[in-house]
Amino acid sequence: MALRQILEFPDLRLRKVAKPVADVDDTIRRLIDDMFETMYEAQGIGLAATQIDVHLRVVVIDLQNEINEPLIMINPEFEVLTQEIDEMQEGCLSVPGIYEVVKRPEHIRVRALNRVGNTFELEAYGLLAVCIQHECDHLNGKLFVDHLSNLKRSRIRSKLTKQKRAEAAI
Ligand code: GNR
Ligand code: NI
Repeated sequence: MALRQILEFPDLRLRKVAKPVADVDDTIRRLIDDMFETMYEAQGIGLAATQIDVHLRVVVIDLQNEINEPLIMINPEFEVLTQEIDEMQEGCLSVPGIYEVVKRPEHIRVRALNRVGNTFELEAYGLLAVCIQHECDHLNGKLFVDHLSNLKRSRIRSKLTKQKRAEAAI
């Protein structure tokens, strides 16, 4: 297993649209192992392959509570099952140190392939529903900051760019 570097906003590679996985083989399973290792090391609850510069539709999630076990989703697709909208404060390993409230549908059904390539379905509410939508956004080149106003997003961009410059100067 290997730790991978997590891309950070405003890196344009986060804007690539990921391709569907054609074949769930050992290469994909190794990718998944690396994604879990990278996610746990960074103390995140989810990670999309896009964030480690692999543009395939692979997501890992571990809410790290007693209810939900670690989840692998290959080629995930979700449908919205309600008109109810949840507001939750989100963060992202690719937008470090920034936490903002995002509105999303609160109840979804997701269909995906598991680690051996079998299809499964899952209904999700609450944080799990938020996390799945957040990760599916990544696969489509979208970030949670895209749900905010242009003003907020540009402030976040300059804050992170300045931080990067300061780190590089040390
Ligand atoms: O670690 C994460 N926490 C989180 C909190 C609220 C909503 C979404 C998330 S996902 C994020 C990890 C990440 O960046 N996944 O892409
Ligand atoms: Ni994220």
